[in-house]
Order: sequence, then C-alpha cells, then structure tokens
Amino acid sequence: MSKIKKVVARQVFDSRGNPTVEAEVFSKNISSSSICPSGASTGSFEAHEKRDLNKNYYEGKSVLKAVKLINTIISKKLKNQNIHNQEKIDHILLELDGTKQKTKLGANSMLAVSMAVKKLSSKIKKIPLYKNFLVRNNFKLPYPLMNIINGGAHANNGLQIQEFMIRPDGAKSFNDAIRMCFLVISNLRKILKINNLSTSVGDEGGFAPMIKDNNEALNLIKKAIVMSGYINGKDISICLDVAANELFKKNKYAIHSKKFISAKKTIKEYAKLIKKYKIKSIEDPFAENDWSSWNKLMLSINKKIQIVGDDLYVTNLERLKVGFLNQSSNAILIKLNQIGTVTETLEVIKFAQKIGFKTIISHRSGESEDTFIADLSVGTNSNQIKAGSLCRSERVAKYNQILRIEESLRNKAKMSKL
Ligand code: 2PG
Ligand code: MG
Repeated sequence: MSKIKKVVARQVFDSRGNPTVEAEVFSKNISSSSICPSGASTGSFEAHEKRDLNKNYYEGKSVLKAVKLINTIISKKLKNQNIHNQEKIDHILLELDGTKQKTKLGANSMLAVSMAVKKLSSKIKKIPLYKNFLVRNNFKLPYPLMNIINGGAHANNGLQIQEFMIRPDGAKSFNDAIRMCFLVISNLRKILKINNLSTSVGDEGGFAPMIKDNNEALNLIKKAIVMSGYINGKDISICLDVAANELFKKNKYAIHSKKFISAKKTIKEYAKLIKKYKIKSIEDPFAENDWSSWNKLMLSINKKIQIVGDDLYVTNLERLKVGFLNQSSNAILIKLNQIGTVTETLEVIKFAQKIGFKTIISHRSGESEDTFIADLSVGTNSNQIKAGSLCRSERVAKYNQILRIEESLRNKAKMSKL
C-alpha cells in the first residue's frame, strides 16, 4: 500500500492571469500535482470557489485561504491514507467540508487535491492516467468540440451566443479530427482578414471579431467549412453553447440581440437556426431553472439534435436525475470543478451513460497547462471533449495529450459514437 505523506498547495495562475490553486500530493519521495480551473459563466448551483475577497489584494481574487486549508487541515487528515483509494480520500474531503455547496473548504481546494491524488495513484501503479478511470480496454476517443468564434462572457464583441463550435463528425481518427478542425480554422482566419475583421482571440482561443449578429458568425463558419472542402452538417457540424443563464430576464431570452423574447419564440428561433445552419448540438439553450422550456425544446426537435445541459446540471447527480425525469436534454457537460471531487464526477458520468446521455468532458474558460480532462475523456469513453480552439497552449495541451494517447493505443483506439 502506498500512503500519502503530505499535501502541499500553492497559488499559481490560470489562463486569464487570475490566481488559482495547485495541490501537490506526496508519497515517500514522489509527488504529483494538479491545478484547478475556473469559469466565467457559472451556474448558481455550482460548488463554491473559495477566494480571499480582500479587495486590496489581487482585487479579492487571491486563493491563499484555500491554499492554507490544504497545507494544514487537509494535509493532516489525508496523511497515511492509501493513495489508490480515491473514493475514501474524496469522502474524507467531503466529510471535512460538510456543506452542500462546498463552502467551507471550497471546491477549488478539494478538486486540486482530488485530481493530484488520482495522478499520483497512476504514477505509482506505473500506468497512464487514462487507464486509471472507468475503462480498462476498448478505449474510445472523443470528438473535439472546438469553439472557433467566442462571444458572450468570453469576449467583448457584443455577440449574444457564447460559443460557436465545430465538430468534425466525419473524422476517422483523433488525428484526422484535429486536421479537419485546423483547416476550417485556417480558412476562417482568411475569411475574417478579407472582411477586415479582427483575427484576435477570446478566452477559449476562438476568434472574437467585432460582430454583433449570430447569423453573421454562423455564415462565416459555414463559408470556412465549404472553403475547406467539407459538407456542413455531414463532415463538420456547427454546434452552439448559448449559455442562456446570461441572456435571461423575467422569463424572457435575448439570444439574438438585446431584445428579450418569450421562451416559445426562442424555441422557434432555435428551430430556424438548426434548419438554416444544420446545427447538431445546442448547449444551455435555456436558463438553469427553466425546466419546462428545456422539455418543450426536447419534444419539438429531431432526436438526432444533441441538447446539452451545463449550467442546468452543474455535474451534479441530483440535478441530472431531475433532468432525466423531466426529459430536459440528451447530453451532459462534465466539469470537475462544478462538483469538486473526482469520485463525484465519475458517479455522474456513470449515471449519465446508464440513462443513455452523451457525456462531454469540458474545460473552463479559465484554464491551465493541466491536461487531466484529456485523460478523463478517454478513460470514461466520453463521446466528446470541449477544450476550446486549436489556439492558446492551455487549450491545445488537451488535444495534444489525446494525440499522445491515440499514438500509444496504436490502431486499437476507435472514435467514439456520436
Ligand atoms: C461553458 C464554459 C466552458 P465557463 O459555459 O461551457 O466553455 O465556460 O468556464 O466560463 O463557464
Ligand atoms: Mg456552457
């Protein structure tokens, strides 16, 4: 048995330059570390992110209290625990916290430790991280969902919809998937230049041109797909993350402009977008508590369209169960820091797969060099991974890691089923 010797934490920085928590778990003389990511468009049911809130220091964003908690009580409690018993370790963290939304320890301190434990366990077993989750053989590789035009809370261009993504549905391998996305992104850059639009990027590496109209963004992507020699809706599909929590007021939505319209009219707008641009997946089309609109949309669309709950479920088993009974969606976005431990995340993935939901492993808009989610996506046979564009190292790092995994599995790894 390999025992935990100590846990050490430090404040490091995420891709937005904001402070975040890194935890390093030690067993004898070896260690593994992990960094917690951070969101911008967060759901109100997400687990709590602990920040110091001292306005005179890092504008309140420092995480020194979370770091101290790890260095003192968490390290002491985990000392001598079996590093391979992830469930027990996460349970100890949960008991130590004892609150519903992890307000005492903070999900950022808990998750950094939980992920580092998983990494160290793999290192000691001398197996790659992806082999230390749910799947033991017949690994499937996820399709990348690449956010190539950024809007909403991730850019300041006035686009209402947060993420305009592409998914290379026709890809035969992960390598091929990346090549296809590369081509579309490269052509999109050329089209933006021709139109005198900026090619600078937003938080997730997608372009953030100064356009205000969703249709304009979608037409640009459609053009780039055609210019790359692909068929939109067949080889490459356009997918959206509306992040509707941010566009919701008094039971109305403003998905196209600053004008708020009813949920009924919003459903009609989605139907138009699906038809016109052959959109295959829509994430968070409605706000986190508007269960009835989610269900109405599900009943109104073709079953092949993927409807994804992100802020709706916040990787929380209880909320997923409600969504299942309510028939709110057919897919779930998985973000470790929305719930706070590896064990709880795996429970949600297992349940989602049991009820036939697609699982999509996701980054946060504030990311780091940590590639834990790449391994998690393969190790759980998740259908897709959403990790931003093929741009900005914190995003590309995840895709590069899956390329390495694909190589190590040689020709045994097949693409997942969409
Ligand atoms: C989302 C995520 C990631 P954030 O809404 O899906 O793209 O954004 O991390 O800001 O919540
Ligand atoms: Mg989202």
